[in-house]
Amino acid sequence: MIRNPHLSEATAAGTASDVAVEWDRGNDQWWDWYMSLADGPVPDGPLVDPPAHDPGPLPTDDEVTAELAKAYPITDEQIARFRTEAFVKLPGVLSPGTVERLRIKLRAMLDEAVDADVGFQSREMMWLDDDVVRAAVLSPRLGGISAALLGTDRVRLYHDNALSKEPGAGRTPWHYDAHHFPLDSPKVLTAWIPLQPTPREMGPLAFARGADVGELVDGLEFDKHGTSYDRGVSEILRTHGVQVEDGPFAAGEVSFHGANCFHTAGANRTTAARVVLANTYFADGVRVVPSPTMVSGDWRKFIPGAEPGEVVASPRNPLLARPV
Ligand SMILES: O=C(O)CCC(=O)C(=O)O
Repeated sequence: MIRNPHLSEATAAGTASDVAVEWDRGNDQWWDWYMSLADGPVPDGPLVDPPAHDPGPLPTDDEVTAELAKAYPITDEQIARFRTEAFVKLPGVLSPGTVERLRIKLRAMLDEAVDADVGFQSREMMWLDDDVVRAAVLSPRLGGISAALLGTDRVRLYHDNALSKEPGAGRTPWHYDAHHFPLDSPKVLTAWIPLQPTPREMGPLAFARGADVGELVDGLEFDKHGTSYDRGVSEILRTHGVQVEDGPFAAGEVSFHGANCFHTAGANRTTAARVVLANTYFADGVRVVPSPTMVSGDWRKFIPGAEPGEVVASPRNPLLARPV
């Protein structure tokens, strides 16, 4: 067995599926480790230019905030689809101008925090540092959609995440988020908000259709050192003929995936970075799992003071307001 170079002595110890100890490095190092579990080569051959895109006139801060406070007209059919398929992609959640404002902001915040040569760049908890990002992360519009999908009154924030898959960066491994969020409930979801039109060649998030896909994968051993888990999930999905939604995202389209949804993302074969704001929300009243693992990453930073078994309601986990 080859030891994964991103792990410390403590997290590398034990068998390849032993994840019982807590993560002992930062969140960006967690992502470096997690992305190293993806099977498949990084792209070869020339990168392609993404299609040209004009977002139109850019809204002011006040206009962005007003847009993100309004209710989205989600339908019963979209809610039912989320419940049977474990994810839903919703068109026109944000205007193209708001998407562009957020892209400019997140790009600057990533550039300030991350080395330019890192292929998968991340920065979290940006809502504490910037008003426009706060308007998006604590958006009543996103909160209203999330509450409707989860069948709850109001949601709280677990964390925000800026994720940039740089040109030429490889796949995101198959996974489901309940494996890493230390939140003891299925009423957890992530709003994945691409900050540019995202064609297939850019590696949009891709979803295995079906809330019960986890049952098929249940016996598969996790592999903290290598790519066998990612490969194993692909094989199981293929063997069972599970459909995968891996289509493009238009500007302003947002996906919402539940914590039990299996998802992956392709390599970025374009000359532009695939920048995303990924916000995770959970139903008010959810508790911390009894034993968070190393796959839970830097979780104490996101829910400070909440110990295993306790309700998560720290000042870092505000309740989102209802949309108007
Ligand atoms: O953006 C990616 O490639 C992965 C993001 C992801 O897995 C998530 O937001 O749950």
